[in-house]
Amino acid sequence: MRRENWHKIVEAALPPARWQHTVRVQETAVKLAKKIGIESEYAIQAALLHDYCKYWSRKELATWITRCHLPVELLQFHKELWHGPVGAEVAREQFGVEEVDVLNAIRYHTSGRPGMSLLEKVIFLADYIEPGRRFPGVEEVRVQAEGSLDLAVMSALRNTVQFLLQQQQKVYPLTLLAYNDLYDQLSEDERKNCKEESH
Ligand code: DGI
Ligand code: FE
Ligand code: FE
Repeated sequence: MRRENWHKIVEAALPPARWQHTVRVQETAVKLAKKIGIESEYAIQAALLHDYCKYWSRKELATWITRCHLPVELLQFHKELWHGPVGAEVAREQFGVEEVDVLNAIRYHTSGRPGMSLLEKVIFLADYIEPGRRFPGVEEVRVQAEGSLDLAVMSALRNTVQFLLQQQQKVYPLTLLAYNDLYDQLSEDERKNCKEESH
């Protein structure tokens, strides 16, 4: 499918509020990409498609998970985690995306993972801090994103884990592994900075 047509297809697939979120994720991702000097075309592609499957039924998403041999343990976790991995498969099959980094940015935009690429971090963070978001603690993450992508992604992961625990929900292991990975990469000083800013 030609890239000029993606807009129309995605907009038609989403409720208006989710389409507006997608547009804001795209704008935020482009700003972050420019700031760190990576290709903004890939950020635009991943942002446009990241929530394409968000409103698919549980049944439809589960069918894709099985058919595409995606990790079956996904089915034991919250349905919210499914639209990323399925979205990556749909991006490849229906939109013709071949760039692996774009596919992975879509695939891991909800869970994160250890060893995230710069593009994966940009999409993960743009999704979390786009100006329409009102999570507790999002303002601190926005400030951190001005300075360090890693610190901001780690804080977003920590907030999400805290939120899930508060809600008495399970945490997908990849999210914890992503958090631990960034924790180990950041220096003690950087992590201290993070604690001071968020308290
Ligand atoms: O699709 P969006 O609403 O734009 O955002 P998203 O793809 O980051 O989805 C976030 C939702 O996923 C949020 O309500 C928390 C939920 N969720 C459920 N289990 C997990 C999880 N998120 C992560 N990162 N890890 C989980 O284990
Ligand atoms: Fe999403
Ligand atoms: Fe999103």
